[in-house]
Amino acid sequence: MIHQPHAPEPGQARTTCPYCGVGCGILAAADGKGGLSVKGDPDHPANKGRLCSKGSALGETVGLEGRLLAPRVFGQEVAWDDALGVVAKRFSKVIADYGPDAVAFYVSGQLLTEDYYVANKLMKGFIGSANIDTNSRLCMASSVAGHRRAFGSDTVPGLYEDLELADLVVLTGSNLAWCHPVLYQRLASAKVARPAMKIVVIDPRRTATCDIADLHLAIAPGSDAALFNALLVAIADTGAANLSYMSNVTGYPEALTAACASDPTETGLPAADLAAFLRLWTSTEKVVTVCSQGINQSSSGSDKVNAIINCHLATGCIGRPGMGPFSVTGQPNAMGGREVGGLANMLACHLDIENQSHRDAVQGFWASPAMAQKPGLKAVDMFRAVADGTIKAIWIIHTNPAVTMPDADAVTAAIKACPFVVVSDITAQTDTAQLAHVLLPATAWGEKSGTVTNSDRTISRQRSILPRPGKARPDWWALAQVATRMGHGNAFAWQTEAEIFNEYAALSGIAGSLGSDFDISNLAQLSEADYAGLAPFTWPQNPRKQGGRFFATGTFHTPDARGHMVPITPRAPQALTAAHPFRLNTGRIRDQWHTMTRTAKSPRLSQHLAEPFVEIHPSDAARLNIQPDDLVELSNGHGRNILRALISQNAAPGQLFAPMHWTAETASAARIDALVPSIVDPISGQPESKAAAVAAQLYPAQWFGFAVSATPLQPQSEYWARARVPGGWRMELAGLHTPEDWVAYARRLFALPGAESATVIDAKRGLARIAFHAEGRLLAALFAGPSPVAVGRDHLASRLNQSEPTILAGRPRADMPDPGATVCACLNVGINTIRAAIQSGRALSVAALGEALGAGTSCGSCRPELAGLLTRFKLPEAAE
Ligand SMILES: Nc1nc2c(c(=O)[nH]1)N[C@H]1C(S)=C(S)[C@@H](COP(=O)(O)OP(=O)(O)OC[C@H]3O[C@@H](n4cnc5c(=O)[nH]c(N)nc54)[C@H](O)[C@@H]3O)O[C@H]1N2
Ligand SMILES: Nc1nc2c(c(=O)[nH]1)N[C@H]1C(S)=C(S)[C@@H](COP(=O)(O)OP(=O)(O)OC[C@H]3O[C@@H](n4cnc5c(=O)[nH]c(N)nc54)[C@H](O)[C@@H]3O)O[C@H]1N2
Ligand code: SF4
Ligand SMILES: [Mo]
Repeated sequence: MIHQPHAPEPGQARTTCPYCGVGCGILAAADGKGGLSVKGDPDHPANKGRLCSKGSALGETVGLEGRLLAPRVFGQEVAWDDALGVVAKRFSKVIADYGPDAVAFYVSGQLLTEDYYVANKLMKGFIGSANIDTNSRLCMASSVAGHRRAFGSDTVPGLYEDLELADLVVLTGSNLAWCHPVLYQRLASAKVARPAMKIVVIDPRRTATCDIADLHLAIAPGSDAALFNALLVAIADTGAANLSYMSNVTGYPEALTAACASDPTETGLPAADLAAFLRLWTSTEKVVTVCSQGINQSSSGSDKVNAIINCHLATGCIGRPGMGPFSVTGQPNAMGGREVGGLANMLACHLDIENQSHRDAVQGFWASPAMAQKPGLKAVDMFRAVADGTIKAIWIIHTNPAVTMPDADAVTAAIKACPFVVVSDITAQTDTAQLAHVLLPATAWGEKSGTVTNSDRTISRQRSILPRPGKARPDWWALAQVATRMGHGNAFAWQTEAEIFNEYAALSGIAGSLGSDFDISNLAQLSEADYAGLAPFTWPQNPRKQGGRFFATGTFHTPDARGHMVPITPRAPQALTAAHPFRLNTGRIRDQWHTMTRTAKSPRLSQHLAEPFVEIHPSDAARLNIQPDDLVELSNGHGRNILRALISQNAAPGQLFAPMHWTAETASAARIDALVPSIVDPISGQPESKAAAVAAQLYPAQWFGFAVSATPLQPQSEYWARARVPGGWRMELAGLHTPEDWVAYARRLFALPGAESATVIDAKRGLARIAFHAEGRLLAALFAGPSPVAVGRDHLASRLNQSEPTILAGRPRADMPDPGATVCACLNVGINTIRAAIQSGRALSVAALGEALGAGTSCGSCRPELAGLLTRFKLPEAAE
């Protein structure tokens, strides 16, 4: 048994971060006021005490504001028993009338393994359909397909420490600095300790990750396969191929022929950069190639993955310290979901749904009455089947598809039209939850208990620290209760998460005997106490193998036990057209998590980038007559967005980048997936989320505004975007028609019909400044004008609820300098403070900024930005 090395202090619990796939260990303690204090667990192998900005702010996001605390059926709060009865009855009726394929579950890589196992067992073993798919289809499906083609199993061969041990780390389609910040910090520290280590970033745009790169290859969108094909040719040409390793690999001649036929100029890279990359890679043995969504979310995602793996198979640089392809998972349990078989085309424990003996083994173990016989519908097809009425009942758990699925307006319409929609969430305020007939309240992180698997196959416990609020219950419990009411009580009778885990671990032993790599049967007999004290461990864990890497010896899980190279012919993404000439790339920002239902509760996290934006190259902005801070309208046949222009050299000409985080809850028109067509990779079914063709133009706003308010605002304009600030909300506004009566407008905006107001209105210039007070304290303020409003936003927000007679000046008083937009979220250090420290010469390095201001000294997520600000604000030598 794997026990924790030493117990946490009294009142403190060990748990795991609910955000990214790094899977950091956390020490959390209830603060007695409903919140939590958190710090990194020094004993967790993933983070060794570190946390990023999102992890450190977890304590601010566990409050009960906005939580769904009771089941609702058709908008009415009901008892659990009633809600569960309705769900079981409706699902059973649809199955009886139309067959098992008329129902579906759409679940999430953020579910705990125990939840996931139960959902998969119910759908595939007892309902008898494989119509369970997961948001991992939008995330990891291409990696799963690529690994299975190459290795015969969905096995990530390496470990995190390989990034530290490598002499060359290639990051392709990964903004590690913002999306896997602690892993990035481990890599950055390793490079500081060993400067000879080289880092190459392959990404069409310049990201924060590029700050530690020796080489940034801004490749043409979608051209990774052409690049790695060029690498395979270079491996052959330079004699870097490892022929003895390849005696256990098939497909090399075919892969090489295909690679020779592909055109490296498709990458658009300068010949010298391309040559430098090929030289570096072919002359280094310890190479790790990290890939993420720039690879997976592509209409050729599976081929890109195999183009990368081909190179590692050809050199045998795989499964040994400091070597290997490394697909990093995004969600906290994306890997666990792959293990339990959460995808419609998998079974459980890496068994194959299309293999009769695998199906029989699982059916025997589950004693299941109705085993699914074929793969189910993948996410995009699943929502198409909802749209065309083939699927008549769907249960959506722990995901927000109305925002995050491609063609999101069509998906929203499909869910709206579906006869029966169940949503399990922690809040009713999501775009998807608003469409539910039945809403089931789930316990959230901090309240629930189970296991997750991170990117390097380390399984760790999430533990409950806070009490279950209201009637919230764990997702597995709701699933098991519905299963029971559908007549399957015996197979779903667990009382605890430990019982589910034991069953799952036992099944993995059977899978292991059928040749599966995922075998953790050493853990199939845990007592409740063992499970409670379970320390992080890396799978597999069985009598034959405990933890470690895979494939160093060249034995694989394919039928012939050999590694398979796949011949790759690169395919470009959807063509741009004259009407839709821009390539729209989408992804993440540092301090928000997906649709922001949790991170947006933290004012600290909301300050980094408080508004949806589109990154656009200066030459494109100039051509479209877009000035800094103007609004831009993006459109295509699928949908439309209005976003703030962020004019930046980071974007390549002709390419745009916009974040995926904003929803109908947080902005008027910024659900970026409304613009993403549902084009998928033919093998994995994963959508191409990063290469939509769009038109861009200046949004012809007649007026712009900025507002802060202690109470929620009531949007009144064509454009708005809101975010939390300490003590209230902030909102950006713009409209096509300037209000005639600004005071009346502001009263509606703030829902303050009678409050005392102070106004400065210059009707001729179209300027309005309006503040509302109660008992001398600032309740709300609106600044508006015909051009984007230049007012100190953080300063204004900081005056809410304060006695503030001079607020309409819009500028801070001399004794209260405006710190500016937050750069360091942990220590709350603003850009103006940093600029002043740099320009005064007080701090001329990241370390000096840390000493002078504390910036970057806690989680370190902002260090790449501090480095950027140093370059931007350092005075030129001559001026000194
Ligand atoms: N802060 C934060 N962190 C997160 C998340 C979050 O919401 N917020 N979500 C988590 C999840 S679920 C995931 S899946 C991960 C995702 O982590 P990442 O994959 O690192 O994040 P993305 O921003 O989606 O995309 C990565 C990069 O791919 C680039 N890219 C686009 N097209 C191409 C291409 O054709 N080739 C190459 N080589 N690159 C391309 C984009 O410019 C972008 O910088 O992040 C996880 N971590
Ligand atoms: N354009 C574009 N689209 C993308 C991407 C992209 O890069 N670009 N990335 C894709 C990727 S990689 C991913 S992973 C997806 C993510 O997309 P989603 O999974 O749809 O986004 P989340 O906001 O994480 O949704 C999680 C939901 O679960 C709820 N929740 C939180 N805790 C619990 C709980 O304990 N139980 C239950 N039942 N619910 C809970 C939250 O309130 C929230 O509503 O988006 C995909 N979509
Ligand atoms: S890197 Fe940050 S978001 Fe990811 S697991 Fe660690 S603390 Fe959580
Ligand atoms: Mo993801």
